[in-house]
Amino acid sequence: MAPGTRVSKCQISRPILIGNDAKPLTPEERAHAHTDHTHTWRIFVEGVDGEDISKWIKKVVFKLHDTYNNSTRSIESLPFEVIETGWGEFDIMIRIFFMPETHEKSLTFYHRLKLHPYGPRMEEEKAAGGLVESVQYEEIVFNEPFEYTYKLFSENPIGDGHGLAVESEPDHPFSQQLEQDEADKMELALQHVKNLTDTYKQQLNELQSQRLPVS
Ligand code: SLL
Repeated sequence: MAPGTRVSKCQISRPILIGNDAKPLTPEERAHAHTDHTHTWRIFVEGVDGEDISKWIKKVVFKLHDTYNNSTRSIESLPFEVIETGWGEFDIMIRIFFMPETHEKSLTFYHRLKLHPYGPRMEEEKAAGGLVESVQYEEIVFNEPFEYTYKLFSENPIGDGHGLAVESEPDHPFSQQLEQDEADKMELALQHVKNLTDTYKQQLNELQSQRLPVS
């Protein structure tokens, strides 16, 4: 399929979470694990607020430390995660591939696998039995996305918006659409304010009519 045209002066951004959690193996687990492994951990790429990122992410490749067997792990469906055990912390290279129809290039991130309590939450994590969490918030940005990507994200909004931003350009079909969306939202907000004002006016009238005349 041809990539189609790019939507000029447009930017799409989507938040994702990249991180790991880890906890020490129990003596029982250690007995069954690889001799020198001390922790179990999970590295993941997730949507924010439970967003189904598999609508636009085709696969995530996690490149682990060379001490691991098959250190390149390709995950092609949800959850995009790798669960392992080990003894050491290291940098994991994470490559995110988008749906081929989008024709968007893959993106690479790095995450330092954390096994030991650290930083400001160290005491909290120690108290929680050494349960460690290290999560980074990333914003994936598509500059001048292909039309397919644009449609995909406008049809799958998250939170209070679709993360689309288009530079105002009156004859641009997408900016016209966005302007219309904005105008519709303003209209709704105005109506809401008008309704509230009417309710308060009515309440005020009722209160005033109940008030006894001052003698
Ligand atoms: C370190 N630079 O020295 C790091 C390397 C490697 C971690 C950490 C076990 C792999 C396996 C494992 O935890 N490797 O035995 O499969 O701290």
